[in-house]
Amino acid sequence: MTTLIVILGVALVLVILYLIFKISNLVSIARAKTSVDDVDSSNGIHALLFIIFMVVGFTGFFWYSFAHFNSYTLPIASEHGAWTDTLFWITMGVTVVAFTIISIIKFVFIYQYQYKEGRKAKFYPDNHFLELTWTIVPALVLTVLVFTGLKAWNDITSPASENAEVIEVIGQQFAWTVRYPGKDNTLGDVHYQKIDAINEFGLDLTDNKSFDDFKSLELHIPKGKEVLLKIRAKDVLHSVFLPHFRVKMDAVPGMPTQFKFIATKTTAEMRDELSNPEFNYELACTEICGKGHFSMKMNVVVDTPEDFEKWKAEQESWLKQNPDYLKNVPAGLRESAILKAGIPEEAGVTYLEGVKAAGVGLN
Ligand SMILES: [Cu+2]
Repeated sequence: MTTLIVILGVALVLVILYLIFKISNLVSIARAKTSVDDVDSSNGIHALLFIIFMVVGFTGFFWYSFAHFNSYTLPIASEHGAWTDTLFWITMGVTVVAFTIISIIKFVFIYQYQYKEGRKAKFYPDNHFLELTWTIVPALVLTVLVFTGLKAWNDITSPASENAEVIEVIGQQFAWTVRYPGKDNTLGDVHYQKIDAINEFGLDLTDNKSFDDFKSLELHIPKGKEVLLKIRAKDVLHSVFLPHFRVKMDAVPGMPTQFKFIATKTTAEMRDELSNPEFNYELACTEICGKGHFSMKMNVVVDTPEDFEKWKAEQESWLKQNPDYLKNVPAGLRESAILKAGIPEEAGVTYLEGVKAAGVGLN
């Protein structure tokens, strides 16, 4: 009952408001309140406001772009980055010039051709020269931009060279994991059905290339050597972003992607260049992937090739860290798994015997 009264009350208020609006409209029409002079003066004000908007807008745009240039452009630390930046600035130059000219014409025309009593618009149906010019010139410019962009895209996504350093980057809510191929320089097979709380890569341990793969909590890359990032996602869309290397590639569930590049400055060199001993490269996620998106970043270290090899040699294989998973290795491959994973032979044999004695898991 109360609800019904409230609904009726609200409906009544709405009807009263509508009637008041209707009456005031009728009154203003009856008094002929809106004269041609009123239109004239407000037109002039609006036209002037357009010009003010244009001047304030352009001043803000150009001032910010130049005054804060260094805060939104990062130093380049990759070979293709210089080319990507050149393309970016050419595109920016072309679009800013076009944007400025078009905006000025639009705002000035609004001011210039505001309503004036007695003035009639000229009938100007078409001009072939103008139509052809503003169709052909942008078409040519866009074609050049698209094809140079396409060439850059093909360069970064084409197959990597034989001796490239292959690193897998995996996105999941809300962290990155990185897998290195180990001493054999070949990543082992993975399968999503093998993923569990510990086997987060989904390593397929029937593939002998997977035995020496190792996980890292930092992305280490060598300076001056081609790096091929193989990218995948385990849940939703993520995006690998290495801003200093001008690397950005989506991580898509079910559709592996890749990006190859060559780093040109080690972390130490970049620290010197920026006079900032605290500086670190970072890998960030640039796809809004959920509520923890902000926390998806990883430290990136660019080493000299020697330091990189040294670091790799110090890493323990995933299988060595999780010897329980030896039971998933086919019997015939277990010995080579123990060797390749760097599990001390005695420990491996002892482990296998222990499992055998317990009569579980081994196949
Ligand atoms: Cu993400």
